[in-house]
Amino acid sequence: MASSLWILVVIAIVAITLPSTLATDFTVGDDNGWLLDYNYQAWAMGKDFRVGDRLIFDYPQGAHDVLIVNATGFQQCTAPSNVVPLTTGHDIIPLTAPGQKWYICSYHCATGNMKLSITVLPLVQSPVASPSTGAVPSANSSSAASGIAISKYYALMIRVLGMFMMIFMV
Ligand SMILES: *[C@@H]1O[C@H](CO)[C@@H](O)[C@H](O)[C@H]1NC(C)=O
Ligand SMILES: *[C@@H]1O[C@H](CO)[C@@H](O)[C@H](O)[C@H]1NC(C)=O
Ligand SMILES: [Cu+2]
Repeated sequence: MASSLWILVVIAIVAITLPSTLATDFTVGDDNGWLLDYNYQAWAMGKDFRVGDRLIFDYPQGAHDVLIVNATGFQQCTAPSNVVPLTTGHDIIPLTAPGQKWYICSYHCATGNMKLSITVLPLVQSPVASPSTGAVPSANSSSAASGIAISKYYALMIRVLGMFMMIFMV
């Protein structure tokens, strides 16, 4: 049963390495970082923000900050007094839930256009329902039954498993 041992080893390696390779870290503004008079909406446009990804705000500590606000706060450049600003200069914000998200600098939201709004997309749907996960074996599986939301990680795991099944069942 050497071959099944190999399969287990490969699956273990894949399971260990995949989570870190699939979640994306987005440095806001890329190399420019979080600064005055940059078009963050243009930066965000076309990017695929997913649950599990992270936003990283880089700036000289003390020069700016990051506040997580709601739509009203974004439009009016205000934040409720209980919002704790992020101030490290390398603020990492995990995207934990889908939906619209808003971030502002409390100093320069209005005067320096330091505001970012993104849409975080939900977890990938079940692999059979998702057009982005091509080569899944066609037989119905329990995970494909009802469009259960599963992460990119599990979607890829299922693809990898499917590939192995096809290879070893020939
Ligand atoms: C949104 O933020 C504003 C302050 O910026 C606050 O007054 C309002 O209650 C918030 N709305 C919700 C739905 O939390
Ligand atoms: C597969 O699932 C679809 C609905 O999800 C169902 O209509 C179809 O009959 C199923 N096929 C098999 C072989 O179970
Ligand atoms: Cu600022």
